[in-house]
Amino acid sequence: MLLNIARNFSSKKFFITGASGQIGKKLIPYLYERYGPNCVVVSDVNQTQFDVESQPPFLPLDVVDKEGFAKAVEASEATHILHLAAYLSAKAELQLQKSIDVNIIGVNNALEAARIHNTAIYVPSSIAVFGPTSPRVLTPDDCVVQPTTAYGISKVYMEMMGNYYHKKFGVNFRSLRYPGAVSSDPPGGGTTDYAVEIFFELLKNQEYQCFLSKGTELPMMYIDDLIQGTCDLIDAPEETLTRRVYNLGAISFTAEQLTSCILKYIPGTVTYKSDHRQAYADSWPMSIDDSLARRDWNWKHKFDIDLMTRTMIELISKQMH
Ligand code: AKB
Repeated sequence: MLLNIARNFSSKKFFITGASGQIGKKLIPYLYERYGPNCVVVSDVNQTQFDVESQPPFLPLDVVDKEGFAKAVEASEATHILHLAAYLSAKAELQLQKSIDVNIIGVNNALEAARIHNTAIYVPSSIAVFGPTSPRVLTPDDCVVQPTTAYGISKVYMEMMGNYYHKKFGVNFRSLRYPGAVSSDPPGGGTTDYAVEIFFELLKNQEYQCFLSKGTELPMMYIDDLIQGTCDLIDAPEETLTRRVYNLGAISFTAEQLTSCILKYIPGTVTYKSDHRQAYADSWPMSIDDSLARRDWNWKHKFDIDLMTRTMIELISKQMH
């Protein structure tokens, strides 16, 4: 990812959990670009390859292992924990107990490791914290949060515990509520995954059956924006922040609007057949009010739906050849 950023070779060093997921894959090369060499130690339950010149140091870690977590953070000499490990919405419903372990116990262990080893900690949150009783259009940062998915509940828990650790122990906890992330690395187990699958399937087979209805509108974001926003929040001077958790918005589109945009550039047919994921999508916002992030630390997105679509087609076509 080539971004026009002010280089910030600093003393930051990141210990990343769940590093081989959709976010980690793109975040790691970006961290090297932004913070310089030796800035990353990665972990995951399974070792993986990253798209960087030399592979970052790897420590195997199952985030439910409290002692292992604390030891790994100590060994990494990190200044920041980026706790990315999580079961996303659809997978969490299918593997409920395992998701509670990873999404709740894992968060407890991450916050404890940050407290004990005096590191900052960033944990992604999600639009899934909102539920059917939250406003669905331009959903504000502060409103009723009564999510109906196990994943959403675990993210509300994470936000509240993060705030608690900040207040009680002074832990530098920060978090962003991500919309659906669109990237050329396949996600796993989310409801917004359709917006990635559609590109792979249309480019490979010229057809795609979407598991959400065509009118389903959700907040979405191209991965480069998401990663830039994440690092901008991590780097934001403490005095600019008025809260620990921010909404992060960019674009919103329906499945049908995405289809029309893609079909301007490549041929194919898309049909729609809702499955169990429709209910999760219907409980989430259609658009997000992120004015506080824009005001406090100057958040700006760059990718509109058209630029995102052209970029995705180009990247996935390259991968396929
Ligand atoms: C999911 O679909 O579960 C995630 C999310 C909205 O956090 N992409």
